[in-house]
Amino acid sequence: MTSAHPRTLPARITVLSGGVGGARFIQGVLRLVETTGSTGTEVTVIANTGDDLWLHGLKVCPDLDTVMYTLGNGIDPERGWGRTDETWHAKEDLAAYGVEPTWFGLGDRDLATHLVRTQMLDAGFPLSAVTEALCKRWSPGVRLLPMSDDRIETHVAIEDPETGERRAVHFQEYWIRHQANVPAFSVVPIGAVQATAGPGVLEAISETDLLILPPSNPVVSVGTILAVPGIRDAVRATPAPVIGVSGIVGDDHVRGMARQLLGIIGVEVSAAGVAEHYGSRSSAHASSGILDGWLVDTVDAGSLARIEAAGIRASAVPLMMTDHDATAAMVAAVLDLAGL
Ligand code: FO1
Repeated sequence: MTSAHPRTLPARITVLSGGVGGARFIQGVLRLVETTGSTGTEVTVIANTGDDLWLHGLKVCPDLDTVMYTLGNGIDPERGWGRTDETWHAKEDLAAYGVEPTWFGLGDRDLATHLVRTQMLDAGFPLSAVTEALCKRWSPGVRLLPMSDDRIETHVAIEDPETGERRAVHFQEYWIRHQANVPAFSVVPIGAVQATAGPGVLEAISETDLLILPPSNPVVSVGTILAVPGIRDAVRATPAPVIGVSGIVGDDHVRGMARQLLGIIGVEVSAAGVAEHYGSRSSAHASSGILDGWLVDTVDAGSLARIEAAGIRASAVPLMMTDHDATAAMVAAVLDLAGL
């Protein structure tokens, strides 16, 4: 059972999301909508586009696609990204031609998404319109908004393992080619400063009843969304409660590479460390903080007092998204913390 007592969810819920972790969390939001019969609830997802890259002349949007495929039941559940029943013939033949990069997992079915998206971008449609069009096929059950229609790409300054020299690589090269296993010195969302928030994004933050930061990567997913001009201010100003869910359990990430990325920016790899990094929204505690509440796993219950001392309400519940009902129970705990 997902919630101890019957409840109706608020009419509008907005989630700032990266890829795999965020998408899994949103599945729990939709499950709770379903099990509580909250038919009037609308979920809006503001997705990170800093993972995006141009590959073989095609625009690839990993986090938008991961949310769209996951909620549209097209995702490969083991990988957590890319399509079910995928084949890799185009990738293999590109490699046979010696075309780089060969390290990126470009699937044949996934390729269709990139071809449609690139054709629409070339025809002058903004990324938000392209995403809306692609979602017509997938029916994700949420409104999926790119954080911006402008090009933003996260780059990481690394020490090249072969040459020892320092250079900037695209986040995907850092994550996929180097498995986040090389010395890294900074993470920069290239283009964020000049970008504007995408259509509907600021409204989805200021006009919602609940804003959730799921257990997405606090640096390259949620952090990149917050780097888009106006978004952090909108989060600080929204009348809705802002509740986050820790992706760090014990002293490590559950999945992905949050430990490595938090290390690069010098944030303690702990549930409390990330909460303090996001900061309290109450001006008495932090000047640019964004959180009202923070959910930690039961193993981190010892850090509740520290988080509360930072001006952030906190509670400890099981945070393993083992299935949709487990995740829905986490969402119910978010609502409890929000007082909804
Ligand atoms: N993640 C990997 O670890 N290896 C890959 O080859 C890979 C390919 C890929 C292709 C399309 C796509 O939408 C996502 C893909 N991802 C891959 C995940 C991607 O790196 C995401 O940016 C991360 O999951 C972080 O959100």
